[in-house]
Amino acid sequence: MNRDLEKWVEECAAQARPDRVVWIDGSEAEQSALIEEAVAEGVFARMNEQTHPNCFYHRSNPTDVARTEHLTFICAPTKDDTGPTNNWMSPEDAKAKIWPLYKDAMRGRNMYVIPYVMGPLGSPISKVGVEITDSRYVVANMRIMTRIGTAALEQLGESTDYCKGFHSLGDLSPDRRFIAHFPETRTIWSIGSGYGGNALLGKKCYALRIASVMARDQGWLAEHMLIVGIENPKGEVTYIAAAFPSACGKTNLAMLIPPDSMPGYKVWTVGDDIAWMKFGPDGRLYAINPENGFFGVAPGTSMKTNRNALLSTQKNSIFTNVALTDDGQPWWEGIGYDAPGPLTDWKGNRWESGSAEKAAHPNSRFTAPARQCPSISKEWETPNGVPISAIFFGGRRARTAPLIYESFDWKHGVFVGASMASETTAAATGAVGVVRRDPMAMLPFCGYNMGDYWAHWLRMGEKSDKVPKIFHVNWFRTGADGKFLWPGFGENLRPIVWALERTQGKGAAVETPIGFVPTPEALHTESLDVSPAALEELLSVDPEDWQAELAGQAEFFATFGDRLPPEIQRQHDNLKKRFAH
Ligand code: GTP
Ligand code: SPV
Ligand code: MN
Repeated sequence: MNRDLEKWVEECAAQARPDRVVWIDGSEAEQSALIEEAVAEGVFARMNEQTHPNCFYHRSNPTDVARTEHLTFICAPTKDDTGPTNNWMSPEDAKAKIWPLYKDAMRGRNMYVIPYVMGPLGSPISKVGVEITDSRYVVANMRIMTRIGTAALEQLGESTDYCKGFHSLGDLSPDRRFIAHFPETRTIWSIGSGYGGNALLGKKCYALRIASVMARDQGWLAEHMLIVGIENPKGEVTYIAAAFPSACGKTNLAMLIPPDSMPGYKVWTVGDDIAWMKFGPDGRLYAINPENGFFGVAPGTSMKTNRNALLSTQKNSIFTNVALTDDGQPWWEGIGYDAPGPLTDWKGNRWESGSAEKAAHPNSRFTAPARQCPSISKEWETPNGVPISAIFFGGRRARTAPLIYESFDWKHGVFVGASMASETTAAATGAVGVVRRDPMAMLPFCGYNMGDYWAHWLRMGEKSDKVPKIFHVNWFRTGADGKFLWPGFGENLRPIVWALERTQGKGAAVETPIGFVPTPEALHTESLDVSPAALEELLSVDPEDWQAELAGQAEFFATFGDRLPPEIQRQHDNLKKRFAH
């Protein structure tokens, strides 16, 4: 037994006073019993055994269906350590304000202790965490999303090198909800929410917010990125990583199915949300997926847009806040077929086709084991990770950002990531569709001062002469009619292949002030259903739009004061100059 862990569990139990403390071993028997209890308490409903064997349905409290960024805190010693983009609370204030909320919070409930590993078991890059929770929904999700139980305890041994996550549903009131991170002690306190990113503490809280601080200190990267292998017709596989903000297309790109006009191409999924990346002895950047499953956005997922995701969810999966047919099947907007009859919507109300309300919450999600994905890479659990040849940043921009462009070099690429912006989505509470700066898609997930984070990215580029090339993409540009100009999904392989050609010194491009943009012909447009005019608009760099963009960047960068790396300022100034010429 690990004495440090035992002591911490005792301390939490003394505060929260659960009826029982249950150590999760990860066994099938334990899982079945837990599911039975969850069904009995109404947390889960069984789904259709024929179409969705061993799948469970969960409906959240309607006030608890997305990440709550305004209630998420970094509790570092000083405000400056967390920077202008994070909410800060001093560790002392957190102890005074949040710890008391755990008092007796688990009376009448079980306290589950979940040891888990982020990353392949035994990998030199993987890391142990322990989550304490009073939610059976959390246990069932953690079992899919991470490697839990005895294997994790064995990997930990007597070490004190693990992340402590203390989660309680509390009373689910947003007024008493906090997601607090203590990077110095690798501790997370989360209370008052049962929602994914707030409650599955291995994911955003550990693998990004805490891990980003560890990565800064230890010289690696913890990023909000998918990892995918692109196999060309010769059978060569090239790996890429891509950072898009929440609900901006990572899962979809990770599981892409090539268009018919690109025969011989195959896409192999390694990860869909988080990448931990380290330089290998050969100077290349290697990435692992610390997760074991997908917590994916349901709406918009259909056999046409993302067949691999749908097929991943047909057994052993959890569906949260989607709508349910009367025979226990999931349904959501954009699933690809009309509702087969009246449904029960995500709030538990009867719902009929044509209703003004959405049947599924826009941030409804599926939780599915990664190994069930038809496109899962045979390298997805390789202990040292896969070598990354190109990094993509991207966002949801109705205007301004072209379909794809290539940065001039690593430093410029870091600037492209640092200055990126995207329209907000339903993945977090608050307004949807508002453009905001979301550097490297890490705005809600960087556990320290974002200025220092950019400096860390710049330093990483000095460690090797084999750094990946950096690109920026935008699948979401719209035309005058407000419709997407680009068909997206499988068609996204066309610009990606252009990018891979660029890493080999091929692929035609024109130089613009923002970087290299492909010529339309270079985009593998065979059988592409996009008009030449639309393609031209997709690839255009409008100087007026970019003046507004420059102003937005300047305003944002100014909030960092002297923590803004001079190189980022220099890149911004150079961009401005290039537009002035
Ligand atoms: P998180 O799990 O929140 O981090 O999101 P994600 O980046 O994995 O986003 P995901 O792939 O789940 O996509 C979110 C939404 O965008 C879904 O509704 C998709 O159908 C839609 N989407 C993804 N790719 C495209 C695309 O190329 N074009 C368009 N128009 N929509 C897309
Ligand atoms: C995101 O919001 O980026 C997600 C879902 O991937 S959550 O786990 O809730 O953060
Ligand atoms: Mn995400």
